[in-house]
Amino acid sequence: MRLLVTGGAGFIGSNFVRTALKDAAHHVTVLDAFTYAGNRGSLDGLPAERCTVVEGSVCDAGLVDALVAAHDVTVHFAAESHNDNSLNDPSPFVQTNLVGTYTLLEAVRRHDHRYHHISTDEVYGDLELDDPAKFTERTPYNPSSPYSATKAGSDLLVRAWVRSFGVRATISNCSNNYGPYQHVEKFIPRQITNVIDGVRPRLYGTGANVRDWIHVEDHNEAVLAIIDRGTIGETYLIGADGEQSNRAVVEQILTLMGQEPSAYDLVSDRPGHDLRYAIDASRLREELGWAPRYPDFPSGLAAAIDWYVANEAWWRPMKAATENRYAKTGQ
Ligand code: NAD
Ligand code: TDX
Repeated sequence: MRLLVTGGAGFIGSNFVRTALKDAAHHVTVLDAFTYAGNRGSLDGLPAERCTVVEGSVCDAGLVDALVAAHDVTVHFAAESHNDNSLNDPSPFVQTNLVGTYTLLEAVRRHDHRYHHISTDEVYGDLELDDPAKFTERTPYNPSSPYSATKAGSDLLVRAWVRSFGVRATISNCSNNYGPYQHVEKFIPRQITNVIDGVRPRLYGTGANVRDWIHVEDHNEAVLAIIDRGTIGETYLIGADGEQSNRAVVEQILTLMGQEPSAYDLVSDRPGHDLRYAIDASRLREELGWAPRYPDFPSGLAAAIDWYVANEAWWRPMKAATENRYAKTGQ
């Protein structure tokens, strides 16, 4: 199978390429614009004869058309992905997440091509902390931030292209990922690398907000299952029952790294900060037989800490610029 992977130099995309290439029958082309979030080092050591990297944007219609025509399946990871950045400047989010998805869908339509769309649980808005409910495939869309609004819009474009043009697409909405090669702007890598640098972790608001954590490999195994045996036109929610408050995550990081669990600072809250996300992945489990291989968050977190300790050469070049951006908002 010839796979076109957009955003394949980012966190989840690069892990996906690594997992997909374990199958010797897979050839991968990465299409990535190498924004601040794209990193060639995340693709080091992959078999060059089965992995090609193209630098370019998903908004480039000519390039996208030619690449789609030359592949069997496109998996669309490319996005502006960070909520805090979307609050400072929404413009690249509108371009890449909306115009980029539109550009891909038009190429997919012309070439009757199999397309899988990667999205997020944030399209559903948030849940109350004490609400027993979780998001399902039937939860109404209610995004809160410019990031989640553009992701919601991109999902709706896919649904419309399926219904109106018969495009062969599936969508997955996943909860918060963690694991190797995640940018240090994101919560878990930021706090781990802060502790390595002797800086206290920084919690927004009171730290009570809850995220539903899943290991990136479990997300990507689910994506491969959907491409292999998912029903065209359907949406699948991906999650591994990994709800944790941000405060609990920071306390675990501090303890695992030999610090006092209370050695963190509370900083100003994210505007519009979603309270809680939680995924009901019953459909994925029951219809496609998927189950997470890393269901134990504490041991997955310990492995992630080990990875950042061992791979300082990968993250060090981006750390200072990231913290300079946070310094501007006092976070
Ligand atoms: P990331 O920011 O680490 O990577 C994004 C990649 O896309 C980068 O390599 C970047 O260079 C590339 N890119 C950006 N604009 C581009 C453009 N115009 N053309 C081509 N490439 C471009 O993001 P991530 O965390 O790996 O997220 C990947 C996808 O998964 C996104 O669609 C995101 O919405 C979704 N998602 C992420 C999470 C999470 O927890 N990180 C959870 C659910 C869904
Ligand atoms: O320093 C911090 N302190 C803090 O308390 C940072 C960076 C974050 N936080 C909080 C905000 C969130 O409640 O931690 C939580 C996680 O923050 P992020 O890593 O920014 O993730 P989130 O906003 O939840 O979005 C992530 O999951 C869904 C991804 O970035 C999205 O791409 C994905 O769609």
